[in-house]
Amino acid sequence: MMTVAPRSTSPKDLGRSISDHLTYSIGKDAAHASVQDWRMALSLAVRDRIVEPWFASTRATYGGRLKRVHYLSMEFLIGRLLEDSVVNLGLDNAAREALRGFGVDYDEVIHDEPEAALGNGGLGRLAACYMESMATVGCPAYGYGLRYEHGLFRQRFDHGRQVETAESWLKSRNPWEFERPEAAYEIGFGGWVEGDGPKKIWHPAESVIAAAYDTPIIGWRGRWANTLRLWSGKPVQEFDLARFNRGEYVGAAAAESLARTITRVLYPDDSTEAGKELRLKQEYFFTAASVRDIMRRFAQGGEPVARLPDRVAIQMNDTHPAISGAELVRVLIDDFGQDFDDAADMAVRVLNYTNHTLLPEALESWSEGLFRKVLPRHMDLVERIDDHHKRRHPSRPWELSAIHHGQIQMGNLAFMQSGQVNGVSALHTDLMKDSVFHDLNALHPDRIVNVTNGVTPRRWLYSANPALSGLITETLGGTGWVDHLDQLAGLEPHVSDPGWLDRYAAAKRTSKVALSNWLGKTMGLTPDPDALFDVQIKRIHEYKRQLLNILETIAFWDAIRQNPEAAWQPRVKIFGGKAAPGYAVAKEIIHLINDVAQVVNSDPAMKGRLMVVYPPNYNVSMAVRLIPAADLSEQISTAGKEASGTGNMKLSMNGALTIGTLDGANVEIREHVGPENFFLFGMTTQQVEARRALPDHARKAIAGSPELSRAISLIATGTFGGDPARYGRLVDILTNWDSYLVCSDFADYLSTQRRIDASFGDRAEWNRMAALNTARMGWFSSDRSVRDYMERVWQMEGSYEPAAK
Ligand code: DL6
Repeated sequence: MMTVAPRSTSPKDLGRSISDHLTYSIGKDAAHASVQDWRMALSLAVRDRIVEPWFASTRATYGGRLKRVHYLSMEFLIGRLLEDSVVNLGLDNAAREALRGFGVDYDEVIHDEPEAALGNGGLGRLAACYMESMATVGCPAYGYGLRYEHGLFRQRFDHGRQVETAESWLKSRNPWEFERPEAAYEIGFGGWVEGDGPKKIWHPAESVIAAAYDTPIIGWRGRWANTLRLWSGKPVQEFDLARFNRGEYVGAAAAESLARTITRVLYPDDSTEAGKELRLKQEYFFTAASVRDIMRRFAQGGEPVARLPDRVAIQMNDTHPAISGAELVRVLIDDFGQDFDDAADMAVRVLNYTNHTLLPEALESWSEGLFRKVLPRHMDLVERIDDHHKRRHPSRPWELSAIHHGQIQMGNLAFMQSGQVNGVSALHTDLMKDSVFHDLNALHPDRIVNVTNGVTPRRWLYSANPALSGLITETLGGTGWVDHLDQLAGLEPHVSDPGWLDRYAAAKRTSKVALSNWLGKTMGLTPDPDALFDVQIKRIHEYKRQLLNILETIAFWDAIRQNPEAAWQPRVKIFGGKAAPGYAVAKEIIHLINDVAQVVNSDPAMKGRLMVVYPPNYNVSMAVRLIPAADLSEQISTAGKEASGTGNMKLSMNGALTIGTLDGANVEIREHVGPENFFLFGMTTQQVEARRALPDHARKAIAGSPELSRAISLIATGTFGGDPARYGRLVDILTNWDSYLVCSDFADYLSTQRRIDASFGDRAEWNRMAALNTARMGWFSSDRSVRDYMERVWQMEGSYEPAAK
């Protein structure tokens, strides 16, 4: 692989670039520059240093006719890019020093960057980690997604209730992106289809231009860079002057309004028909533009279409981009002259699909009526693809149809059109085979493979946790571990050295002090850094069971109140996470946590014993603050519900011990760190199924646990918030339904928490267990996941190791 000498990385040269950009790109002089001006200048100076490796990577891909991955995802939760780029180019010290020379604080500049929150949670953050890892391991790739004007909403609490407001990350200029006016495609919707033969003519009723914006993503040590191409909606016609002149002011701007709506917000509320239609249009918009872009690039190579699978792999990140299958077939027929069967067979050799959830309510389906209305040509193609699959597999049972009871099952469609289908943890992949894809797996026994998720150690350990990464680098004699995370195993011999372990504990304390100071500044709550920091950070969802955690918090508070002078292990319960705006129960859980926090934190008997903290607007940057400071990681979903989790990996890598169920990647984390260094509790997937079938399982569990029964009655009598009716629905769900088995797992959870108190009391032993977590988590690097994809899914193993620098 070719590499190119990057532009100078000395503080002096970097300082000159910053100053030039401040003057000539931003138009400010140093005396009057704001933090934002300095951030823009630094970002542009850093971007300059990405461009050469970016061009070199593209040249190497074309020159070597390398196969390229195209990662299609509705979400890329990249967060802030400046620090990642600085770190990966090895410019951290130079940037600090250069800015210091101007009297500017580097950390302030880094924190000024708005978050690119182009995702909701795990799926989108995973896509961002994979983009960084693909660049690090030198895997030629394009990421394709949507350039939402408003990413994930900003959360604030009003009297404990979640309130959402729009987040405008593009308010100030985005220094990372390059607009590509030459890469634009007209994407149609609705209308009618003409022609009886395989080649049909689609006359869309309306259309929008997909305009490309490219962000280079640089890998570790700047050896390789890939492109994240995000599509933005632009009107086909800026403004209809004739209509305006006729007095039709709204109509004159109709095309512009549709175009802006398409990429205005991430995941519009789909509880209304209008919302659903917009969502379907978004999905088609970005996949159609991406497929056309991929095929245009392939056509430029002048190779016969038979070579397509040697050059192109398309990864569908969940089913949101699943229409790309029909679109690819359409392009192969219309533009490459293939007949339908050849096109459908070819698509399977190019497409792959990752499933991220087994929750029935999250499995996508579209009504045939809506689909036909928005995408008439593709409806016809989906029917033919389904029929083609049936013809290839005559034994196929009828329920396996992609179209079922008037609904298009996007999971089935994606499966039929994919060469490989993967789950995201070993357990999840097994469950996929046993449940949603049981019959399709029987027809295609080699199609489902597992690729356990991973996280990028550059962001989640190296830059998030400078205290710990400094110790690791010193102990291992260099930074080789940053892109060979299995080298963390080299820490293991040091774990028995009390002096080293003290340093490990000191690094954790540094992060806890920093978090405590930040919480003091932002929330007026300054937890004691010597207390146990117990962290649950993730989307708020019934299956993730924040309710179990807060019930245990109530029970703990109640126990302390009854016997304040007993030897309690001080604990700080930290929650972070947003609820979907339309998810009423999740929003009630947020309200309850805040009400409990209010009562606990104002109770003088809790001083030095228990604190509950819920900083609003949990996002990637907040995760970077919380994760290094955690002692305990709450991974307590109902077994069988969490596909993998990735927060569990970040926390364990940073030396938090896990309290967790046998769910998702917890199972593999426990195997790697050792069962003795993991606090397991709760029912298994099979036990959950059996328990759920028992009548009155919740009431029986409540009757069997005095602590649970009392916690629920404290809620029901208005102890938290003052109004007994406020949590009537939550109490009803817990006692009468409890689909997520909170009550049945409560007693085991509570006693495991008390076991944890005892363990934390023996600090030397706790630190040893924490250090073993760090030492044994190397396998969970997203570099390993990407290599697994290259080998098992994209068939591109071999010659991709980036050259050493
Ligand atoms: O695979 C990434 C991430 C998993 O770690 C989580 O366990 C899973 O809940 C999440 N799934 C989604 C929902 N996807 N859909 N549709 O975000 O994916």
